[in-house]
Amino acid sequence: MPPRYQPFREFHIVVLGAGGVGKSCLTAQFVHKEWIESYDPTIEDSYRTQVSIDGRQIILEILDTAGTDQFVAMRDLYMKTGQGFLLVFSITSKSSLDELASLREEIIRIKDDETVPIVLVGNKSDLEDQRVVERAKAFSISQRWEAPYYETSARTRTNVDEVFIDLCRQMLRRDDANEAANDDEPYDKHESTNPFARKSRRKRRHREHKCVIL
Ligand SMILES: Nc1nc2c(ncn2[C@@H]2O[C@H](COP(=O)(O)OP(=O)(O)OP(=O)(O)O)[C@@H](O)[C@H]2O)c(=O)[nH]1
Ligand SMILES: [Mg+2]
Repeated sequence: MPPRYQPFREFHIVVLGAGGVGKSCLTAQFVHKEWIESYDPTIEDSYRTQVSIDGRQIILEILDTAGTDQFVAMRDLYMKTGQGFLLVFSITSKSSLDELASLREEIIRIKDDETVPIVLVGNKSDLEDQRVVERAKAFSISQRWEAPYYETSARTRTNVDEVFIDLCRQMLRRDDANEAANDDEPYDKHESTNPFARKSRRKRRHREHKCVIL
């Protein structure tokens, strides 16, 4: 049998937030389903994984960033490359939530786009007795940002898949919308009146889709 080729999407996710909020633990739980008890501050790690969402195959490149003292130039670069962002704080630290506002503004400035896919994540929900960020407060911020809010626990693996899947769905919707918009745009003034030219343009674009052997 010939090898099966399937069209797939590749998305870049960036995990951002203050040091120690659980970015690496969330990523490790999502990618490897493993819990890391020890704290080893990240410099920068990236993971490649494949998921199937609503029947569509997606390759995810996940960048787990350093919480503190990052080079601004490095941040600019991955904000440009990123297509979806997990903004993570810990429900046990008010300042970790406060830090996210400026990160979000930076993302919007660098991408020059207010509708970039974002999920606000309140991690360490298993530490309810140490909670200092009210759920309602985080939720109202997320509403202002027009981003969904999830409370997660990397320790108990609560809502870990859900945040990544939500972000993927946002990125897929956006991709589909862009594609539909491109379909409506005439390639040039001759194409708009020449159905054969329109057909050939579609073919060209489809060829640009990458294929992998899955
Ligand atoms: N109780 C609890 N502890 C957590 C949770 N997530 C992470 N931790 C702990 O918090 C500490 C920091 O977790 P990391 O995932 O390394 O934090 P980080 O955000 O990647 O930190 P930096 O790499 O320094 O930016 C570790 O000791 C984890 O075990 C959680 O959901 N619940
Ligand atoms: Mg880390």
